[in-house]
Amino acid sequence: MSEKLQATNPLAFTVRHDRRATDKKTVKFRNLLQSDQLEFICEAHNGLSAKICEEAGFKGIWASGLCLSAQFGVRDSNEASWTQLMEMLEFMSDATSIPIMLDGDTGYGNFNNMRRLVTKLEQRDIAAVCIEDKLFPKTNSFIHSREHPLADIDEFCGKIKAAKDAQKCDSFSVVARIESLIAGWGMDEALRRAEAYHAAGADAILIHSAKSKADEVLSFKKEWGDRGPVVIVPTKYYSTPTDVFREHRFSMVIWANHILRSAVSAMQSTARRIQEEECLHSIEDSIASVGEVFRLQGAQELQAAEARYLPVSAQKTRAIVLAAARGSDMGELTADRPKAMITVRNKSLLSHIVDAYNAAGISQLNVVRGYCKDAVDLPNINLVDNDDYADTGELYSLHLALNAVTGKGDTVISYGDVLFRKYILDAVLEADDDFVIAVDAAWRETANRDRSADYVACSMPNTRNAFYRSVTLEKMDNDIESPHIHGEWMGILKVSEAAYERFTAIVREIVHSPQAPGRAADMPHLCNELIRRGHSIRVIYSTGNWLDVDTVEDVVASSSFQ
Ligand code: SPV
Ligand code: MG
Repeated sequence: MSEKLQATNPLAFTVRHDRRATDKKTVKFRNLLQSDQLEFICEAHNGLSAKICEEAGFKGIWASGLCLSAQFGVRDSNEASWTQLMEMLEFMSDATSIPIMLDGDTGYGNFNNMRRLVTKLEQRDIAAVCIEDKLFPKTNSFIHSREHPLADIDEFCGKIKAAKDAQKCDSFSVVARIESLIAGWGMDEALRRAEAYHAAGADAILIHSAKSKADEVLSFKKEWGDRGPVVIVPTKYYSTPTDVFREHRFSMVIWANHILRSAVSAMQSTARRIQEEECLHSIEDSIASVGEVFRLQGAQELQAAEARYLPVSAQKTRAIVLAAARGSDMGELTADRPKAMITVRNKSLLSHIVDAYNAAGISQLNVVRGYCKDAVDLPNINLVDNDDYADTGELYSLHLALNAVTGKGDTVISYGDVLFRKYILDAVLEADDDFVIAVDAAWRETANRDRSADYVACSMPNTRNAFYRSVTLEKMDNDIESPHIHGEWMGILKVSEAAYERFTAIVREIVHSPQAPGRAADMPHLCNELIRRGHSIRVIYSTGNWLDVDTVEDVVASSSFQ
């Protein structure tokens, strides 16, 4: 795994590895606490907001209890369990390279719970925890609940000591938050607690105030001096100029809830507008593009990784599925849907085909629909419409699809009513000839001359020798005399990237030709035409394990096709 891949892949995944000591998040956070200039960290509440904070330039993140609770839709009263918070923290940590301090409320229990919390935080690469001297379950400091009961000083000091003893990494930080000013116990009590928590081993003190002026925290800092780093949360006294905090030599400012609050306003306004206007015109340009979301998710890194790790054939190959026909032999089964959408074993034929392609690593699927086209509604496929399906043949559908295919690579063409096992596809993909078809050499087992089948005559039959030689197609036709039939085409044709342009031109020429069959041409006509023009079509023999679903009996048979 290269450093570059990691660096560009913040949200999608993280590879844990030994970092140089100075790169460690714990060290980075401790340095912020001890820096001789005022530092700032910002609230985030999930992987995406954490990444946004890092991109904005913040050197650290406050995993706010209020905001984590709010994004879960619950109150900041320990309603979300600490393991639920831990899950979210892991996403936040994986998404970022800057340190995160968890707002750990009261430590979710006693000294023992505190120890376990620290262990679990370190395992997730969280750099620090802040605990407050209140009682579980806590109440948010800005809620005028009847009272904010404070923890016993000694009990809280025990918790701090337990946390410091539990940490495995020397630079993990424990910040002790004093709620005396919130609870109305006054400055002396706040200072007494600060002294005790400092002595118990806290790496910094967070002094909290709900006043709209900074007076309380400023006088605390004057009294406390520089005995240890002091952190503040100016949510209520936001009108105080930041330079005042600098002049008072505070260590760190936490912007505690502003990312969540801005998201709330934006979501409320967008939801209201879409609901009222029943259309997206007025909001589309004022919200983040889907591309921006992909960028934040690290989509590009995944593409680079695919190029690096996926087998070449799978990553580049595209598929075209011809599924425009009704399939009239199916009677009522196709009254309101094309054949490709009839249900077999709980899902449509087309779903089975999509799954087979996906299993072979092919994700670009271009499906041509025509008859009852609205019934073709699978996710993650590109739809190509042949609105002239009633008057045109397979080749015309293929022609439309070839115009719609994107990117470069090999192209596999198959039918929307042909089921096949993945290994047949794999064998076709493995052959590196320009044109490759799959042929069933066990054609006699299903032969029925009343049924239309694409029989083939090849350069040699499916003997042991054929395994060592490159067998090629000589003719494809329903009317080949039995002694000359070597197999039945399974409806799969692969065209190499190199032959794609030539192939597209030939298809275009045939469907635009004024001579029959023109727009009515089918796939066998194309194969014979390729041969006539001197192209060689490689044959991959197989036996069985595919099914052309043409009749109701075939549907019954396909139910046992596993
Ligand atoms: C939080 O962000 O959850 C805090 C800070 O604890 S405050 O809401 O100001 O108490
Ligand atoms: Mg909180």
